[in-house]
Order: sequence, then C-alpha cells, then structure tokens
Amino acid sequence: METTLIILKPDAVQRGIMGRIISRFEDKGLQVVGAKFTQISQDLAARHYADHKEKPFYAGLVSFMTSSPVLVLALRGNGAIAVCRSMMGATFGFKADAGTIRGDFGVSSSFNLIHGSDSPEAATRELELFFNDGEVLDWTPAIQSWVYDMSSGDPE
Ligand code: IDP
Ligand code: MG
Repeated sequence: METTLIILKPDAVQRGIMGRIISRFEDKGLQVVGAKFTQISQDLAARHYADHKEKPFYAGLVSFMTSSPVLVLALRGNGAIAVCRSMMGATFGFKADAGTIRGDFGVSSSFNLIHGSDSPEAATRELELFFNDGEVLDWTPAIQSWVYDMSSGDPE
C-alpha cells in the first residue's frame, strides 16, 4: 500500500469541483487517510516547489498556490502514487487526455487543478511537509474486502 500527497489547487476549490475530483479517487477505490483545508504560506509553497526554483514559471506558480485555499489530501491504495498521476493526466489541461482530471476539467497550462506526488521519495517528503504526526489516519474502510482480494491477509 502506498500513500500519496494530493493538493486540490486554488482553481479547483474556487470552481467548486473538489467533490467531483474526490469522487473519482473514491470511485477508483483509493482511501482518504488525511485531509486539510488550508491556505498555503509562501514558505510552504517554496519548500514544496523547491525543485522548480529556477524555472521561469516558479514565481507565478508560488503566487497561484498561495492565492486562495487548497484542499490537501493523503490518499492510500495499491500503487496509489502512479494511479493518481495517471488519473490526473498531463501537466497542461489542453494537452491532458480526455478521461483524466486535468483533461476533463481544465484547459489552462498554469491553472491545472491538482498536484500529486511523482515518486515514493516525493510522497514521503510532501506528506511530511503538509501533515503533522497523527494527522494521517490508519483506518479500515468497511468496503475494503470488496475493493481488494483479502484472501491472503494482505490487499491484492
Ligand atoms: P506536474 O504538476 O504535472 O508534476 P511539474 O512539471 O512538476 O508538473 O510542474 C509543477 C507545476 O508547475 C504544474 O502543475 C503547473 O501548475 C506549473 N507549471 C509547470 N510548467 C508550467 C509552465 O510551463 N507554465 C506555467 N506553469 C507551469
Ligand atoms: Mg511535479
């Protein structure tokens, strides 16, 4: 089981499509194990996007991400990091495939609705940035034994 860090960005919150995006992940079988509605500080945005510091879009990205509240989620499931990336679609809405979140809900290059960790290392780092100890909860969904084959004792 993997846990990934998802951010429903300011445009997703302002456009009122948080619910529809969360429903896609729930429909897939991913489990919400953490959630936080917050406005990201300059410092947190800078730490989160440190790898992009030299990019021409960096200043605009930090300004966008701090401009209005976001919903930060921790999602858990089998292969959750790659599953979420594939459900998100390509970075730019106008290039993202239909059927993906970015492909279905957006057409912009910078307002692209959602962030998702891109590797296990990034997920660990980002979950620690956004969630304090005890804020990511281990709980067993009632439907787990129908989402996964639990006959071996572990989810398959
Ligand atoms: P990702 O979110 O698909 O992983 P990254 O390349 O890691 O894409 O870029 C991080 C974020 O920076 C993107 O989600 C998008 O909001 C923004 N971004 C990336 N490239 C551009 C660009 O060329 N113009 C404007 N914003 C960009
Ligand atoms: Mg990225």
